Amino acid sequence: MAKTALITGITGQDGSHIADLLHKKGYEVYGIIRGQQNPKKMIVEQNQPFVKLIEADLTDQSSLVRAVETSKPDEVYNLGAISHVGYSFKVPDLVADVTGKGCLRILEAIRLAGGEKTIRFYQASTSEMFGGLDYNRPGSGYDEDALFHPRSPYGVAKLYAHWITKNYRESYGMHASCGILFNHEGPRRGLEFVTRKISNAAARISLGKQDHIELGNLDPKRDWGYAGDYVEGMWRMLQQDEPGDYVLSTGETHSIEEFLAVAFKEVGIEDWKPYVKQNPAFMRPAEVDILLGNPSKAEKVLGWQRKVDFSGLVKMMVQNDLEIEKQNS
Ligand code: NDP
Ligand code: GDR
Repeated sequence: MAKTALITGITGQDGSHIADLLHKKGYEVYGIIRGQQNPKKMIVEQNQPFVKLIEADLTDQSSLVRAVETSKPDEVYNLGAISHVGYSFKVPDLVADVTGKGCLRILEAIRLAGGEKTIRFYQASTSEMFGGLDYNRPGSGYDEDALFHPRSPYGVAKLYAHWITKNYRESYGMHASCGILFNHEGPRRGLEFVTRKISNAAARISLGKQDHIELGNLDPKRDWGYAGDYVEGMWRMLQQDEPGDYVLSTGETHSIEEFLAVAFKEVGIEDWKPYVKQNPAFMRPAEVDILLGNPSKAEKVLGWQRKVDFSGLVKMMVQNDLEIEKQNS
């Protein structure tokens, strides 16, 4: 019989990718939509008409219970969060509530709806829990056993969500898994994140629609993969007999300057420096300098493998933005 999934964060990058993946696999797909007039609702309705939307909010316990009762899911993917690290310094209390306690509420909703023994649960944990500091950074990259040291209200909230998921697994025997995902990007990435901001600016600059881009710190390095590859890993985690925690990453790290170089080259600009201005407004009170993940466990146990490499990812994003910007001119 066809399975059913309930997704929080359906309007986000990962929500849209996993909805496509599950639909292709024959799932009935439900998604939580928040707000009395969410402008992204129309986008989901247009692009993914197979998704059944349920009005609920990660800060509202009873709405989540109703969402679980209505959808009767086999699998729940908790992708909803305030996910921008820089923004989390501006609204730390809200981030604790949505990104942290939101996870507790959906776990409780599963229990209150009587699904703790039957519903499989995925929590969107993050490499931001590691912090990228000298003392806790293994040369081979962070794995599932590495020490945590979050550096933002977002990272701290995600660490709570990570541990409450493990706690519910241990306390109630729930099939609850955490994917510790390193940065993953793509054409569906929000414009507020550095990769899409750069790919969009490179496209616009090459078309004469913009003359420069303002960025914060250019030194940080990230382990950047393609979102389409990563949702496959999420799904595989929930197909295992036993729940567990898995790192998904590429095992490579690249600086923002490298990202700029590949993106601008893709539009025919050899030297990106004249087009980039630094603006302290985009800097954070504490930075994560370098992230590198070790995906060995996921490769071995899940048979997961990322397909898109760094330059393939950057080029895919720039080409997508070129197409959009040409259509909009
Ligand atoms: P996005 O920022 O693109 O999407 C976040 C989603 O959360 C949106 O659908 C948003 O809905 C929803 N949301 C926000 N607040 C609430 C709320 N109060 N109630 C219900 N839903 C809410 O994130 P991504 O798709 O990139 O990431 C998915 C998840 O994975 C997030 O939890 C993120 O923190 C985590 N993650 C992401 C990584 C990445 O590199 N992309 C890496 C590791 C973890 P709305 O449209 O209404 O705002
Ligand atoms: P990150 O992604 O913080 O890693 O979190 P983001 O793209 O926001 O920042 C990456 C790095 O770029 C630096 N930076 C800028 N960032 C933004 N957004 N805008 C700028 O103008 C800019 N200039 C420099 C940042 O300081 C940072 O070092 C993402 C999110 O998807 C999280 O939800 C997820 O958990 C992690 O990835 C893994």
